[in-house]
Formats: sequence, structure tokens, C-alpha cells
Amino acid sequence: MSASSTSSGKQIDLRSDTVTLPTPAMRRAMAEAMVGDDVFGEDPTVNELEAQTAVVLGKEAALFVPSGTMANQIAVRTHTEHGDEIVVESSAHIYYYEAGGPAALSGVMCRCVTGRRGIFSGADLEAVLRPPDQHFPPTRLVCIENTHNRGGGSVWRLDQIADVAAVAKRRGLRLHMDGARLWNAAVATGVSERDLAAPFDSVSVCFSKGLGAPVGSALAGSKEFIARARRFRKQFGGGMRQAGIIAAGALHALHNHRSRLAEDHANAKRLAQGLSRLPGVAIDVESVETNIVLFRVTGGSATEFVRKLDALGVRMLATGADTIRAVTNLNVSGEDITVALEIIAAMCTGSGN
Ligand code: TLP
Repeated sequence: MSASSTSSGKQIDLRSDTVTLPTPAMRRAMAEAMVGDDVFGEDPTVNELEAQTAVVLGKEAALFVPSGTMANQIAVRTHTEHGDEIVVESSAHIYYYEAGGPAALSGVMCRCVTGRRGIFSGADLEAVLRPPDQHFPPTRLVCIENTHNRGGGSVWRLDQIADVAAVAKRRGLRLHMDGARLWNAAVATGVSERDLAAPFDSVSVCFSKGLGAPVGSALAGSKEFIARARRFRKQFGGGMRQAGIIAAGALHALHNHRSRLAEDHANAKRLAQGLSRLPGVAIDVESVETNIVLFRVTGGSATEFVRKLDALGVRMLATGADTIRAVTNLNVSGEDITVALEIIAAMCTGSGN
């Protein structure tokens, strides 16, 4: 792929926190990892990663899987039977970005709640729940996403989680959290991953987003839940062999890259503040809570804005007709944000042409 670069020769890639490259220390850990056949349960590095992830999330067990999508879809499959209904937020990754997985893989219906920047209340949940009746699919599972991707990296606070969890519990529903960026929520709130995960029957986390590992996610829950999930991982084709090589990258990320997310959050805030001063850009700076910055372009299309910016060496993602997403990450420094802002300012004011 040949992409443009800034005048310093660097490309500033803000499309996602999935684009990060492994650090030299992470590569060393991967190269030196002890490995075995994980389908036989014999990969010591995978076993260690699963054990340590379970501890961090305060759950009995965890399962290493190739992707966040697989972790979520295995969770849906493990909690449900064909013909059940699950409740998701209308822009949740599970519903919006996972290629119809709930219908295709689990045969379940999705019932949507529309939140505010992805966050909904116990009352919102209550409003979509129907009584047991032969006409209705049995509702089994409620999913929330923390942080919420299309909500702009918005954080579910403990009281908001407790509100939804209380309704779910009262109605006998199971609770899953898509915690692809739970690490960011923990850093932003100062509340541990374990506490944020406590009300949930299952939690998925990603090592390949903000934490910067090249591959890998995990699903955590009770021992019984994970034993059933392990069978669906195999059925979905996610049983890997000497997976310790990638698990070592994830383990390194879990130990070394969590607290540094504060830097990504500060960079996102500064990017948002800089963007707010530019003509043709509409942004709510206050809404930037973690590493995702969403803004609107008012004088043209998002696709065109992103294409022009790309040619100047700064990459972002158009997420709608006039909406753009920038995600700060491990490979983008504070200095890169300064350079990116200069480039965007020149483009928006026409002074760079
Ligand atoms: N999100 C990706 C894209 O798929 C949109 C991104 O660039 O943000 N849950 C959440 C909340 C996610 O944001 C993602 C990835 C996933 C699950 C899926 O993870 P992967 O890509 O590992 O399947």
C-alpha cells in the first residue's frame, strides 16, 4: 500500500487504534514465547494470558480468541438458543459492525435500544422488554459497549451500568459487555476493569486496539460459561495451535500498555480542542472522554475531507456522510497531534495550497 506522508516523512494514522504496530519489546516477547498446541490446552503462554486476563476482569475464567468480533459472537451464541432475542444499542458494534453475526451464527433477533452516545438507562431497557407470551421471542441477553465506539468513545459509569443491570436482573436477563476498549474506560474513570466488569455474566476485551498487540481478544466469565464458549470457539473455527506467539504480544500489552492510555486520551482532547477552532468543523469538545474524536464537516462531504487529508499524510475515517472519526493510539505522539493540527488547519483555511 502506498499512502502519502507528512513533510517529515511520517504518516499520522488516526483511522483506528487497530492500526498500531508491535513495539520492539513486544516483538521480543513474541519471538521468545513458550508455545504448545492450544487446542490440546498445552500452550503455556495462552494459558497464562487467559489466567491473568480472568484476574484483571475479576472472572473465574477467560478464553483467548482471534478477534473482538469472535469474542462477542461466541458470547451471544453461548448465552442464547436459536429463536431468542438479545437487546443491543442501535449503534453497538455487535449489531452494526459484525456482519449480521447474531442472525447468521446464533439465529437470534436483535431488539434495539437507542442510547445517547451509546449509553442507555434501565428505563430505556424496560421500555423495549415484552412480557413472556407465545407471540414473542424469549429475551435472553442485554449487551452494552464500554467504551462505546460509535458513541465517540463514551464511557459507561458504574451508576449507569448498575441502573441497567438492576433491570436485567429483575427481568432474569443475562448481561454481556463488549469491552473492546474497557481499558480506556478504566483509565478515564479511575475505576478498575474488575469493578466495571462486576455486574456482567460475560465480558469481551481486545488486546489489539488501544493496547497495541497485533492480534487477539478474550472472553471472560464463569468456568461453566467459558467451558461452553470453548466449544463454540472450535465450532466458529477459532481454535488456534501455537497461539502463544500472539498471546505473548497480548500479555506484554496487558502488563505494559494500560496506564499509557492516559496519553492517548490527552492527545484526543488536544486534537478536539484544535479542531474546534477551525472553520468548517463542528465538534463538541466536552464529548471527548477517551481516545475517539468524532466531528462533523459543515462545508462538504466527509469522504472528500478524508481523501484530501490523506494526501497530506494524515489519515482519518469517514463514518457517515458528514461525520469523521479520529482515534489516537500508541503510534501517534503528542508532537504528531501538533503536526496533524497544523496540516488540518492549513487545509481548512486554504492556506496550505
Ligand atoms: N472496531 C473497529 C471496526 O470494526 C469498526 C474499529 O476500528 O474501531 N467491539 C468494538 C467496540 C470495536 O470497536 C471493535 C473493532 C470490535 C468489537 C471488533 O474487534 P475486531 O476488529 O478484533 O473483530
